[in-house]
This record gives sequence, structure tokens and C-alpha cells, in this order.
Amino acid sequence: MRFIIVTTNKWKVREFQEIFKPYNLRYRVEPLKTREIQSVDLKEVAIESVLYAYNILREPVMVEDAGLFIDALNGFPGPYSSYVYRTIGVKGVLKLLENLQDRKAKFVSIIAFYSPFTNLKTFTGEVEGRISYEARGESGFGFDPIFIPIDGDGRTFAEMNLEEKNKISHRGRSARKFAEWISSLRKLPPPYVDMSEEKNEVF
Ligand code: ITT
Repeated sequence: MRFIIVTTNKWKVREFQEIFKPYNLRYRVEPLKTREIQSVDLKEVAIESVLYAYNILREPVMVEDAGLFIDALNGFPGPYSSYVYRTIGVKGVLKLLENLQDRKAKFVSIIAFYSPFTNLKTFTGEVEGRISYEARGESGFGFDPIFIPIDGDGRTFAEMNLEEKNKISHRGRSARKFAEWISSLRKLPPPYVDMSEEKNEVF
């Protein structure tokens, strides 16, 4: 099934392209700015965004919403990660954690997919780690320079190349689950296709 990835983040697109390579998926990217509701629940934000995008594009559509959750800050910035990155940035987060020993954090990625024939589906990926004491590395985006994954070798995400990050990242995990699922739809028998066309007309 062809689908549209809706995101304004070019680096995310590069990560998805790399992750999806082995699956031969058919998709295009649309840099549509979805309306992001204020919610403490990433999944709610992703669901709202995917339905908003579908209402405009009227084709099978996928969005991803991700956030950085820092233990010592009770999960902040979480769903507000984009705003926090734009305002206080990496330096501001390091400042908030100054002199703190507990630097545990995780990235969470929620992919939401909607098409009238499959309805709504979500896929979650997480990676645990810690916040470094200083920013390191040039690769990636957002909080990559200060995030050290627990199952890595001590480097931040920004010190890894795309493939290395994808192997263990929150997005790598949610996106592979999504890719497996959407690939499995191809194996459904022909009536599935007929049904979807009928439903499509009703919609
Ligand atoms: P969309 O158009 O896809 O929404 P976005 O950049 O706003 O792009 P998110 O809302 O999913 O993406 O992510 C919120 C913020 O969380 C993002 O701006 C980054 O600062 C941070 N973030 C998310 N995933 C990250 C990653 O893999 N590495 C570093 N920072 C990340």
C-alpha cells in the first residue's frame, strides 16, 4: 500500500529512508505542518496529527511523534520536546541538569498510521540512556548531542552515523515494527484490495 510520511523534519526523513530500505515500501514525503495538540500523552498527539493529516491529504498517511523524557525532571520535556529544543535548546537542558547525578532519560517514538481500509494503528519504540555532561558530536538532530544510549558504547547519538543510530534508536524500533506490519498487508488475498476500494468510495 502506498502511503505518505508527513513530517517537516528532514533528518527524520533520512532516518526513515534508511530504515525502510530493506522493505521496498512505496511512500512519499509531505512536509505538512500538522496541528499538534497540547497533551501529556505522545500517543494522543500522534493520533490527532495523523487524523488531521488524513483529512487534508485523503491518502494512507503516517506521522511520527517523538520526545525525550528525563527521569530527574519527571519526564520533562516529553511531549514538549520540540518547544523546549526551539527555546532553551541543548544548552538549556544541560543547565537544568547541572550538578545532578541522576541523568537517566529515554527517547520515545510513536508512529501513527491511518487509512480507511486499515483504520488507525500505532507503533511504539523506546531507547533508554542518559544525558551527557556536555554536547558531543555533529551528526543527527535535536537532542542527539547529549543522549548516550544504554546499549551503545558510550558515544552520544550525534557521534554515531545514521545506521548505528537507527539500529538502537526509538525511531528505528517503532519504524521497523511499522514496516513489518505494512509489508504483511501485501500478503493478504485479493478480496482485501476489492474491499478497500469499496470503502474508499464510501469515505
Ligand atoms: P515533525 O514535523 O515530524 O513533528 P519534529 O522535529 O517536530 O518534526 P517531533 O515532534 O517528533 O519532531 O520531535 C520533537 C523534538 O524531540 C524534536 O524537535 C527533537 O528536538 C526531539 N527529538 C525527537 N526525536 C529525536 C531524535 O531521534 N534525536 C534527537 N532529538 C529528537
